[in-house]
Amino acid sequence: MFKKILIANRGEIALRVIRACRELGIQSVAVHSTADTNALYVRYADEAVCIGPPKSAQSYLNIPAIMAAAEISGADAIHPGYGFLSENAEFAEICQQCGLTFIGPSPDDMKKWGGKVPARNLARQLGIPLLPGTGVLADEAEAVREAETIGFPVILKASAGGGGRGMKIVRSAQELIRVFPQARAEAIAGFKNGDLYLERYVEEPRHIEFQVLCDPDHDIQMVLGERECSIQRRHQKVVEEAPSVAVTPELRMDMSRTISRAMKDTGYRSAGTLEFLLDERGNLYFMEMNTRIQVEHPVTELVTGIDLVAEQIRVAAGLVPLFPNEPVTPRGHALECRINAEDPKTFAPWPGLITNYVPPGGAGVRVDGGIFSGWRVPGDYDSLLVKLLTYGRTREETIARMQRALHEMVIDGIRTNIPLHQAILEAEDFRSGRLSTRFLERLPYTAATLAKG
Ligand code: MV4
Repeated sequence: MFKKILIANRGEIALRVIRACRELGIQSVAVHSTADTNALYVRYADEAVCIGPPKSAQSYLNIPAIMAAAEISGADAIHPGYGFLSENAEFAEICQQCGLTFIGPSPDDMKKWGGKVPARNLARQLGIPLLPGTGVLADEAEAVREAETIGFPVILKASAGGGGRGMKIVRSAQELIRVFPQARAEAIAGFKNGDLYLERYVEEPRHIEFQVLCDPDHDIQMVLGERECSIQRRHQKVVEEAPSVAVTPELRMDMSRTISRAMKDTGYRSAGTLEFLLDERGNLYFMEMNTRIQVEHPVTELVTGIDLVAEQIRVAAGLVPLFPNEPVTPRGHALECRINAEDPKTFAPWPGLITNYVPPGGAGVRVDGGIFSGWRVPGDYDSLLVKLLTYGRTREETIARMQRALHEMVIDGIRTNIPLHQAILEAEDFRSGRLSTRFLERLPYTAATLAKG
């Protein structure tokens, strides 16, 4: 097992990894910018190294500074968390070259799944269901020919895009000819890569993702069920849950077998997530694979009892995994509300001093986050403060616990989106499980203030 892990991240996920390290008897090294000197994760780690000024490019994305911190602290592995360098194959390669284990997939696997068109081709070869679509398009003439075969509406996507950026819904050939050059220019400007492709457009899908945990050395390709993440705003998830009310046991088992076989065939190692759209007819279509631990991983931990971060570390260390090699049936229900430092109506980020913080507690409540009374939330990073999770035997019990936990939670001094969460949990469509990616724009609470995105 590793002796010392450096966490190349900040905030709640750094804390999450440090907690796993302590339970596993592994020393932890926090790295932090000058904006995070007093952060809780820095205190909880065994050692801490300041790696630069607040700007991410000079600290949490600063590879030389992070490698220097690993060198001086004598770490033998690096956990990248999510965001920042977590999907940077070059960083994973540099770790390898420096004799450090990157806790994640191989650089090759990160590259294989990194581009959307290559990922689609790989998924097709592996028998993972896809929407009708194209490879990289040469020009608008080819795009129009292909779109007429697929049938309108179609969606034009950038192969190098992500998080919903660089997508255009197109409803006619005329519109396609008009937006194609625009989309290409935006892709080059935004992602330094102008590759575009088309897919059939699904009007009101659900976002469903499947968690995997794989160890090819021990021939393990475990699928830990799905998470429903349809409640999003501008491609930022707001509430997640497991299991999804829209996934039947048959669909779950079927997709788990397909994914397990696919992971075996590619030899994937570590934790990962395959994102799908679910249409009204109950068909799942692959969108992309995330080759990292995700923000919402705890909902899966709650319904499976598996510590995903600890297992990720064990797999990276070459140890025999502590989990069975078969599709897991979720037990009970879990919800996660992302509590953000933002204005609850306008969504404007709201950094500042937390004058008083009282976390909720009681049965079935988990709080993952690094805030405390007296902590000044920096304005330099994303607005996620804490993840509030509840667990219960049924969805109803889990919702009631979340409402109770939101009621107990006190965060004074800054604005948070707790009122938004309360409105979501009260909404009839939420309670009856009628979810889609357009849920929030339809919610009366947000409809008036939500910018289109
Ligand atoms: C789509 C789609 C409808 N049809 N693709 C947005 C993020 C990216 N991962 C994929 N996205 C979408 N792709 C087809 N063919 C609708 C979306 C989409 C979406 C997907 C998941 C969660 C929220 C979303 C919000 C708007 C659009």
